[in-house]
Parts: sequence; C-alpha cells; structure tokens
Amino acid sequence: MEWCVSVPKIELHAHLNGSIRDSTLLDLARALGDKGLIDFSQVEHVILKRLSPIYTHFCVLKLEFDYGYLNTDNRSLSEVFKLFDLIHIVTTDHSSITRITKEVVEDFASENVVYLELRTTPKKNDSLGMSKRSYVEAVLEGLRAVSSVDVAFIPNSEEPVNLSSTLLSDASDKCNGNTRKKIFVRLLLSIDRRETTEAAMETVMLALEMRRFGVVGIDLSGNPAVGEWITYLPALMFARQQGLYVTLHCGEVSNSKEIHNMLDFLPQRIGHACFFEEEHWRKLKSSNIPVEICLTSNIRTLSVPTIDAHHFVDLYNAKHPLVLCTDDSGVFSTSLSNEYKIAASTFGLGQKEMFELSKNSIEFIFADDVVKEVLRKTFDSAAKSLTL
Ligand code: 6MZ
Repeated sequence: MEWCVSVPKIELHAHLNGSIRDSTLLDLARALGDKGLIDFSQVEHVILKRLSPIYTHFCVLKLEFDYGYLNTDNRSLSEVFKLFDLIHIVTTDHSSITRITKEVVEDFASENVVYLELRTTPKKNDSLGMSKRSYVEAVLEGLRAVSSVDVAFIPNSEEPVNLSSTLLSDASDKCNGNTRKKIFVRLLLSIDRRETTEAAMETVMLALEMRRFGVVGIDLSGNPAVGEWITYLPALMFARQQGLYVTLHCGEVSNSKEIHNMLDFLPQRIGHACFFEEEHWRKLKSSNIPVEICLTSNIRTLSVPTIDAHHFVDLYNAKHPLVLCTDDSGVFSTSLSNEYKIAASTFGLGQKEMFELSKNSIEFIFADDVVKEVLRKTFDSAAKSLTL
C-alpha cells in the first residue's frame, strides 16, 4: 500500500459528491439536524455505512427514503443512487460545495495524485439562490481555497493559484528548499440521466463558458436505469462540435442497444463497461476507446460478480487503453492508491507494471500536450526514486 501511495497517479473518474469525506458529510448533516431540517440520528447511520440489515425508512425534508434492506458492504446500484439523493440534500449549498471541492483535491493530492479530472453535476436550487452557474463558481472557489498543495487549473497559464512557480517544472516544485506538491485539476460537468434535453444543453453551454477556468468536458452519468440515450444526444453532439471532450458512463447495466449507440458516438473515454457482450467488446477494441476502470465501485454495486472475473484482466491483456479510477472514494471507502493495490494483489501486477499503468494514463487525459509533457517529466523523475 505504501508503494501504491508513493507512486504518482492520475485520477480521471471521480464524482465530486461521491468523493466527500465521511467526517464532512457528518458535519454538514449535523448542522442541518441542529436547524431541525433533518433527523440527524437517522441520517448518521446511513452515512457511517453501519446500517445493520434492518428495514430502514425515513423522511428528510419531505423526501421519503426507503432504504429497504440496505447492505453496508455491497450497495446495489439502485441503493447507491438513493444514497446520492441523501448526500445531495446535505451538501447542495454554495459553501458546502466549496468545502467539499477543497477537501477532495487535498485528499487526492495527499496520496500523490498529480493530475485530477473531477466531475460534478451542476445543480439548481431556487430556495438557496443556486443556479448551475453559481454551483460551478462554488466549485472553482473550492479550487482556489486549497492551501496545502499548489493547484494548477487554469489552462494556458498553469500557474498554481497559491504560488507562482514555473510552468514547466514537474509536479512537485522545489520552493525555498522545500518540496511542495502540485496537482493539475480539470473539471468535467456531468449531465444527470434524469435531466431533459434542455437541461443537458444548459450544462454544455455552461461548460463552454467555463472553459477558461479549466472545464474541459462533459460526462453523462446518473442512474443508468433511468432515461434514454436520445435525450442527451443533441447536447453531447453540440459539446463535441464545440471542442469539449466527452466521456460516457456506458454499460453499467445491461442495455445492448444503448451500449452500441454510445460506442458508435465515439466518446473520447467511457466509464465502467460492466455489462458488455461479445459484440460490444469487439466494437470497443476496434475503436480503441479508453476505459475508466472502477474496481471497488463495480464490486460494491454488484455490477461484476467477483473481482477475479473483472473485465480489467481481458482489457489489460489485450493492451486496450485503460485507467484505474475511484468513482466515489467517499461512498465506497476507497482511494486511488487502494485501487492500485487491489489491481496488484488480484491480478498479479508487479511494481513496474503498476508504474507503467499509471504513467500510461497520461495519454488519456483531457488536457493539452504541455500538461502531458510536464506529467511525463514528473513520472520520469519519480521512477528514479521508486524501486521498480
Ligand atoms: C453513474 C454516478 C455514479 O455529480 O453530485 N454518479 N453515476 N454511476 C455511478 N457509479 C456508482 N457515481 C456517481 O456526484 C454524485 C453524482 O455522480 C453520479 C450520480 O449522478 C450522482 O448523483 P455529483 O458531484
């Protein structure tokens, strides 16, 4: 594990609210409890993932939560989305979003993630005066608030916001003799599968407007049992025409037609690919679309039967482009280092293979060649100090 923490890593599939610390979620829930807006004792159980398999039903802000027999270790996909509804009630105000963003960036940086693509669904909440734009501004505020590490998120400048250092230095600058960590952060705006075509288009327009602040692309996510591909297609096509990168949650449930349609769209990356059939694998491999692999998430949501049977093995052996990711490090109690550790122990990868896997992820990031070159330099200098 120590080695997995020390190796530089690239995170390309992390949902902001899914990456929240348990302690922060508890803090925020407690504050709402103190205001009488939720019953904290009920929510606390769910947050701490300590629910015994007893039937749970409760009400938060007039929203009914019927968790049924929520299993603490393996949360089926539908249970996970109920949990997200609860998380959103607790987190969706400007200052909370700013705090979560700051902490998530700090957490990834602390385990030597040197490039992070953070995705989040812009939300509107009239009662809090929140628009999709003000939501994203709160995220940007969180990036500016990070103080423990230098964050570079503005393309074309790449100046870390807290420290002026040279652009082409590697990801851990020497400053006054001290080594300060540096992390590149890029944002993807997510379209939730519950949204309408118009709402999806609004998110794309916002992404275009926010490009100068490091928004580089669009993600399609949300409960895969909800919604139709055709609803988001106009917005996704427009995003691509305008030069935004697109990544899709693809094959999280069995839906052959949708998987074909998504692969035909040729997104720059896809996430998950758990319910692929022979024809889908063939199409994926011939199009060479990189896959964001989320091992713990797939196991916890019961999307793959066992870790040994995970499609990572086949894709890795076929040298198909892939990248290890966390998905929702808070919800699934994992970290990127832990995902590398699981890959090593389950699939027998040695340190050299793990290093190459991590370094190779540079090729699939949604950033320009300058950033890629800085990252290659970072990995090359790390290789000298790591035992490979
Ligand atoms: C699909 C997921 C997801 O956007 O509020 N999300 N969508 N599959 C998954 N696998 C388990 N994990 C997270 O972060 C939370 C939102 O990300 C999406 C869901 O829409 C969830 O509500 P943000 O920051």
